[in-house]
Amino acid sequence: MLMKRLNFLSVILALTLAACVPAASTTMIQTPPGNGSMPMNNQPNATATPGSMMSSNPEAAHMMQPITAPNVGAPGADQGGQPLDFRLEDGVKVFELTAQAVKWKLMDGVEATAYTYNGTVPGPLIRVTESDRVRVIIKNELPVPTTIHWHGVEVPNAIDGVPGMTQEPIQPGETFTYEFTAKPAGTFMYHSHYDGDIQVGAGLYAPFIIDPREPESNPPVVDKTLMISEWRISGGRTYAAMPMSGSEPNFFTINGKAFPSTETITVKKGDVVRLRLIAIGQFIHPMHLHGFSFKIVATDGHPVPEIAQLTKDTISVAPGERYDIEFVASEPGQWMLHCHILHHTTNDNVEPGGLMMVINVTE
Ligand SMILES: [Cu+2]
Repeated sequence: MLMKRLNFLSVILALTLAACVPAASTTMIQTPPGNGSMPMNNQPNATATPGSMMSSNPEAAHMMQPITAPNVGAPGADQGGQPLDFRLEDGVKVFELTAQAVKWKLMDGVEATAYTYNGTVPGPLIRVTESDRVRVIIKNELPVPTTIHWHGVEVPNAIDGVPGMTQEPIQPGETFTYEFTAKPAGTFMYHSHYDGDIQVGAGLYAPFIIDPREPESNPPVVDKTLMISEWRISGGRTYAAMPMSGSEPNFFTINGKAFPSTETITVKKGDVVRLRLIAIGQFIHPMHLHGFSFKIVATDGHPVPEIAQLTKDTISVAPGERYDIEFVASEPGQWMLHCHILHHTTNDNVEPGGLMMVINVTE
C-alpha cells in the first residue's frame, strides 16, 4: 500500500519536474526497482530509509537470518587456508572438497557458525602449476544449495559456477565435479556463488594459487596468502555481515582469525616477504604495514612489470581484489600489518583486535 503511494508520488514528482526541465533529466528521479529502500510488509508504518535493512522484497529478509545447520561439526583444523592434497588420475590433479557447517573459532571465546570447505575458514589452499589439468569434486553437506566460482581463473563458461546460468545449484547431498586447465599463473580464489552475500560471509571461500610453469628465479623466502573478511556475531548467533544498517560486522578476520588470534609471521632480517592480500568480504580494507615500504608485484593475479611497480606502505584492497606485495624485512622488531579503517582493528568494538597481525623480524 505504502509502496503504491510512493510510486504514485514519484510519478507526480516526475510529471512536475518534466514540466520544467528537459525530458532526459526526469529519468534520474525514478525509483529503481528493488532498491532496498521500501518497508517490509510487516512494517507498514515504517519510513523508507535509503540503505536501511528494510526491503520491499520479502525474500531479502533471508539476509537477517542467522547462519544455521542441523549438523554443525567440529572444525577440520585450527588454521584455515592449508594446502590441500591431491591424487593423480591419468595426469589430472584431483582435489576433493566437502561443503560443511562447523563451529569456527574466530578468537578465544568467540565462535562462529560457519559454512566452510573441508571444515576451515578459509577453505584449503588449492595450489597447482600453470597448465595443470585440475579436477575438483565437491560434496554439498550444507542444508542449502551452493556452487563454486573460480575467481579470476580462466575456466570454461560451463563451470563458471553461476547458478541458474551456467549450472544448476548443487543441492544438499549432491556432488558436483569441476574440471579445467589451470591458467594463467597468479593469485586467485574460489568461493560460493549461490546466495553469495550470505555464503561467502559465512566462510565459503579459499585461496587458489597457480604457480608459473617456469619456476621463479628468485622466489621470496616467505610467501603467505591473507584472506580478509568480516562477521556479525550477535547474541551468540552468526549472521552474514553486510554493508547495510543493522547488519554491519563486529568482527574482522585475516584467514578466519581476529587479532590476537591472527598468525604471527616470523622472518629473518633480510628475508624477502611476499604477502598475497585478498579481500573476500563486502568491505574495503586499506592495509598498512609498519616499518617497511613494499612494492605491488601483482594485481588480481597478474604480474606488474618492474618499472610500473608502485612503492607503498598502505594498499586498499576492495572486495574481490588481490594484491601481491613484496618487501625486504630489513629491520628487526615486531612490525604490525593492520587495516587503517581503525574500527576494523576492534573485536565487538573493543580495541585492539580484528585486522591486525605481526610481522616478527628476528636477527
Ligand atoms: Cu578494514
